[in-house]
Amino acid sequence: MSLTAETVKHQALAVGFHKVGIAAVHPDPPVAEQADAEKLQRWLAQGYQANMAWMQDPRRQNIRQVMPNVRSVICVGLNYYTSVERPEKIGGAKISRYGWGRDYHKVLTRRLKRLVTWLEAQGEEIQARFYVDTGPIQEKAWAQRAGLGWIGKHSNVITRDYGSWIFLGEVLTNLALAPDQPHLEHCGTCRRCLDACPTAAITEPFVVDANRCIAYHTIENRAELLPPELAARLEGWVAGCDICQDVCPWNQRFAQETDVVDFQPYAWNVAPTLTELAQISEAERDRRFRASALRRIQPRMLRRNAQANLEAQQSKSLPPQALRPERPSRDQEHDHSSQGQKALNDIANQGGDNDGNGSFEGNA
Ligand code: B12
Ligand code: SF4
Ligand code: SF4
Repeated sequence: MSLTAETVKHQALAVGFHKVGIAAVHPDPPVAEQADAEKLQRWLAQGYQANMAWMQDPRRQNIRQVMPNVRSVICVGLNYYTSVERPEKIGGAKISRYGWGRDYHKVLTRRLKRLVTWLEAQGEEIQARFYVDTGPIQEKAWAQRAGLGWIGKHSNVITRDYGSWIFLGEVLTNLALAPDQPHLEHCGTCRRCLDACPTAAITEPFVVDANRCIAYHTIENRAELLPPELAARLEGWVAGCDICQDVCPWNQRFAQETDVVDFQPYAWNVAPTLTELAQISEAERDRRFRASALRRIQPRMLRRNAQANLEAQQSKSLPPQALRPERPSRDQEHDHSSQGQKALNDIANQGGDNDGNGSFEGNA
């Protein structure tokens, strides 16, 4: 096996990825990997996975159970940022950037297949398999270990080249390749994402409670109705939420237009109205969201999300941007007896109702 890490990385860039790095997998998990598994265990013990029961798959805590002879993880990133801006308009429905263009699973899969086909052609003994949100892998932790970027306090991986607007994928292989250095964390004393989250879903730096997260409820929660306290704070979001990434100074500084044509938004996805989405039919959803990651959101969920926003706006008779609750002071934020915190604790206790897992593990 004379293939070098440099050759593999060169090929990953040649098939169209923007970032690539390699992490070694040792026979026994080293301390840093064990620590990440423990963080995941703590997250699960707190019930932060809400109804995403598939997050409990024990293989997620040890990559050797996914592929017993894995020696390296080749981590890749694909920039999906476009310079299109979401218009702030009353009655507008907000769709997060990850869902604007072609389904990222499809876009990354095509590139990952090419990389794996090439890799396996380099030697009969070489084995490889790929994932993009499709297996029980701690994708962000491996990406940080492979040097792609760091996990920010909003819990997404931030790169110095593209901010956090990248999708992650990985190739697991039995090839022992020279690893990269893990990326250092660069959030410093910043707390913008924690302060901006309208539902206090980032319970502490680096930890997101899905029970409180708008992205979870709009994409994954399949219950007939959204928890009322969450519904009151949707701020126009109907599919995912970009608030914690929009406010991040690294995104404001390093976001760059992607060269992936597939990620250019389908025109209708950037600024639909709540009223049209509140009554969207199955046929119309199929027509408008063809080849979109948003197909995970059933038409009835889209209608529910839009309707919840309309009701929240009507009950306040205020434009959506005026609905953000007043920010508590730093001290109050940690005072769990405060009114806002109590309301949000209620959301957390209520949880969501997700009755299943589609063909992908998660969609975001
Ligand atoms: C479950 C899931 C969700 C859930 C839960 C989110 C979450 N933060 O865990 C929900 C539905 C809410 C969600 C939302 C989104 N998601 Co999502 N999601 C996933 C999924 C399937 C698993 C993530 C996971 O393992 N969570 C469990 C927690 C414990 O893991 P973790 O956050 O990695 O934990 C690490 C750190 O946070 C830290 N940590 C944890 N606890 C503690 C405690 C302390 C004290 C410290 C210091 C550190 C620390 O260490 C842990 C291990 O390194 C991944 C795909 C995958 N297979 O990995 C995509 C993924 C993370 N999602 C993605 C995206 C794009 C999103 C959204 C931006 C979509 C949107 N616009 O709405 C939002 C972002 C919301 C947010 N702020 O996190 C991308 C992120 C790409 C990137 N640049 O990082 C991924 C990687 C999919 C992909 N293949 O590209 N998602
Ligand atoms: S995605 Fe939205 S709701 Fe979830 S943590 Fe980020 S800002 Fe909060
Ligand atoms: S907003 Fe600040 S704290 Fe949050 S991820 Fe970005 S740099 Fe880190």
